[in-house]
Order: sequence, then C-alpha cells, then structure tokens
Amino acid sequence: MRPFHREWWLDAPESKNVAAGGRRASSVGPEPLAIRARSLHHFGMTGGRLTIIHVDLDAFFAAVEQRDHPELRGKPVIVGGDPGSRGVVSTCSYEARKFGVHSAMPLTTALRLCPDGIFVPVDGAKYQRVSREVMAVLRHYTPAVEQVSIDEAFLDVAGSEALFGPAPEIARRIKAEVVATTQLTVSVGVATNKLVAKVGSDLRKPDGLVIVEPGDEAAFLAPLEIRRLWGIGPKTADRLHGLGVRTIGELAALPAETLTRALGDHGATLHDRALGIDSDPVVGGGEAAKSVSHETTFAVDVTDTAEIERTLLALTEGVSARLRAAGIRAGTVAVKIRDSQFRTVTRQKHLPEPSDLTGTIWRAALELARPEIRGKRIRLLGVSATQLGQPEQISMFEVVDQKQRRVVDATDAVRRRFGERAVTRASLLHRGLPSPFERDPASAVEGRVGIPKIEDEIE
Ligand code: TTP
Ligand code: MG
Ligand code: MG
Repeated sequence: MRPFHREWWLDAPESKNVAAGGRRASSVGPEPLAIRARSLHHFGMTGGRLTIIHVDLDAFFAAVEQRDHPELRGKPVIVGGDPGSRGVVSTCSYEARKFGVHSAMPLTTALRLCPDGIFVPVDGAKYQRVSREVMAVLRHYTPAVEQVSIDEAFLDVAGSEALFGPAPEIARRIKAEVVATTQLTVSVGVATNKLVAKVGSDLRKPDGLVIVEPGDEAAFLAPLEIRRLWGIGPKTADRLHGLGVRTIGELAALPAETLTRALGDHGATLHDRALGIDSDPVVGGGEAAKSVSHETTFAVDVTDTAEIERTLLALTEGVSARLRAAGIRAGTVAVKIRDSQFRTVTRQKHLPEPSDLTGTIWRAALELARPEIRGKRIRLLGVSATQLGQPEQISMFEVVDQKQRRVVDATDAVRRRFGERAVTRASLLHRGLPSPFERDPASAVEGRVGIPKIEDEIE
C-alpha cells in the first residue's frame, strides 16, 4: 500500500525528464539516485547552508480517511461531501487524481470524471488533531518550525545538526517518525532556502525526498515548468507563455528589464526566484531556550588549577541538572573564561553524541578550558550548553551509559524531593561551591583539595 520511498539528488538528465514529462514514476526506488549535479552557474548567489526543510503531507485529508477506514485504501477517495451538493473537492486520494480530480473542483465535476469515486465528508476536527501530532513530531528536531497550512511547515535545522545529523538525515528521520506516529506519509524538500525546499517537497509526491545541494538551486529549477514557482498563478503563467517562457530556466534567462516591463515589480521578484534566490527566514519557535549556562565570578582572582577545575565541575552540575530537568540534551558545550585583565575568551566543542550527563559535559569543558587557564589569574568562569534538543528515542549512547543514567536519575529524584543540596558530590562537599540549580552563583571558591577524579562522577 505504501508507495516507494523516493529519494533524489539533483542530476541534470533526471531534471530534464521532469520538465518534459512531469513527475516520473519509473526512476523511483529505495536507493537515492546520488548523482550530484555539477553546479552550472550562480555560485554564491544563493549562498546559504543546507538547513531548510519543507514538509507537506500527502493527500492529507484523504490519507487520514484511508488510514481510518481500511476499506478505502487503494481506492479513489474524494473528500468534500455529497457529490450531489454544490460543494467543491477539498482533496482526493492519488487514485482519484488519475481521473483528473483535484482540490477546489466542483463535486459534480469530480463525479463526472470519476463516477466510481468514494465521496466522504470533511472531518475538520479530526484533521486538526492529526495536524497537531505531525507538528509535534517536527518540533522534536528544532524549535524553528513555521507552520504555513494545516499540512505543511518549514524547519530551519541550523541549530540541530549536532544533535540529529545533517539536514538530509533529519529529513529521513522526520519521514520515518511521521509514519511511525500517524501512519501517514509526508514529502520533504531540503535546500538552502524556503523557495527551493518547497518546490523540492512537491516534486516527488507522494512520499518524496528531494535534496538540492547548495549552489545547485538555479540548475535544479531550470528545467521545471514555471507554474512550480511560488508566485506564478494562471494569469502570470499565461503572460509568460506569451513571451515564449515555459520553464523556470527560460524565465531566469529573460532580461530583467523585459520581465519588469511585462509584470512590473513582480517581474523583478520572479527573476530572483527563477534563480533560486530567496532570503525569507523561517519564522517560529522563538520561545524555546537556545542555551543553558551557569557562570561564576571569583571574589579573588584564582590561579590554582584544581580550584578552577572543581568550579567547572560545579557549574557543569548545575547546567546538566537543568538539561535533565527539561528533558533535553546539548550538542555543544562552551566555556567562558575571563582573566584579571578582563580579557574574555569563549571556546566551544561539539559532543560526539548529544548529552545531559555531568561527566560528559565536564570532560568537554575541561578540555576546552585547560589551554586557556594556564598561567593566568582567572576572574570569571562559565559553562554553557547549546544546540539543545530532545533526546533520540533509542541511542547507542544510552546502552553505554546506563549506569550513569541510573545514577543521575536517582540523584535528580532526591533533589526534587529533598532540595538542591540534598545530594552532592563528595569532592564538592564543604567547599562552598554552588550547588546545581543555583544559577550564576557569585559565591567564591574556598579551600583547596586535590583535583576531583572523573570517576567521582558516579557516587
Ligand atoms: P495540500 O497540501 O495542498 O494537498 P494534499 O495534502 O491533499 O495533497 P498533496 O499530496 O498534493 O499535498 O492541502 C492540504 C489539505 O488542505 C488537503 O488535504 C485538503 C485541504 N485543502 C482544501 O480543503 N482545499 C483546497 O483547495 C486545498 C488546496 C487544500
Ligand atoms: Mg499536502
Ligand atoms: Mg500543503
């Protein structure tokens, strides 16, 4: 029942076929056609990184009905109500599309084109519920999710790569997680900007995955029909056809003045779009935390390495306990070090696996701080965790660190019940160090003991 998983990187002959014959069914298969295009031109014109993802559900309302009524699967399902009424088609299954039925068409026309179609009413409340489930899946990967309709959204995964891998990998995970959660398929486009990602997600429906590498935007769009471009409706298309322009490449080749003369300001915008240029940011998710950080200023500047390293441990404890309390993990750890001359350096490091464990984050912080503290009098220290995200459901990491995980879960539970200072490491006791959850403590570090061993982590 599920169609092929379609995955595709740009390659020039393939895209010509798409232009000539619309969506090709013959080239699909489980393996990506990983023939990378030679970028033809326009280096640097689009410039961005491959972090924008567009997700759109396939035949959304009809797919929900087929999911919930197995007898409708594989059949031409038309959502919109009684075909004898004056309503229009909301959407229809891909089986019905073969007959020429499409959204916004009068139901009576749909009945004429597809007399064996199964007409079902619109269940708006149900589709809203499913839509919320899908959007929740998307937010597992980044807070930067911009929902643009009931069944589609843009994501900017620039801050999530350390947690979940590069954007194409995130796209594959999203596809799998949406199926696992809702039994529905989505089509996904991955590109450097929203315009190209959106064209990409639409190109290989259903269950498509199209990845357009940076620099390939114009070459990717060139063979496609102009109607695939945002902002080209039937009227604009007619005028462009009048100028002999049928493909996006022909549109890009037209002198900008000719376009402006024919279409006014809109012409200039279209010229940029035809080249795959779009700087519209993904808007959304601004409320989510971007980092968790603790810092402390010493009452008296410190030179003692052991003291500095213990302070980093205490700060790390605070940061990691807050990560765990929020159910998130950090992909990157940073330290901030200010010396007696008020010179401030920050150093950061990606973790091999996102983590919320004190030991892992502290080891990274030590590695970053050690070269920076040598021979200096230190005034301020800070530890921060960034590139925050939800933990993956199953991780190799969990298997390795189960013992540590059990210990932190137990200590967090005791702290929640009995207060922040109820559990602390032996190496931090009586040292006047800030306890976890105390933010930006100003308390000075007193006393000198040996460098705490990392094994202290598990007490
Ligand atoms: P679309 O994403 O445009 O269409 P779709 O999901 O049905 O099919 P595709 O695989 O091509 O993406 O719209 C999402 C839903 O919005 C669609 O299932 C029903 C509803 N809708 C309408 O009610 N009226 C309309 O004119 C359109 C375009 C959509
Ligand atoms: Mg859709
Ligand atoms: Mg849509």
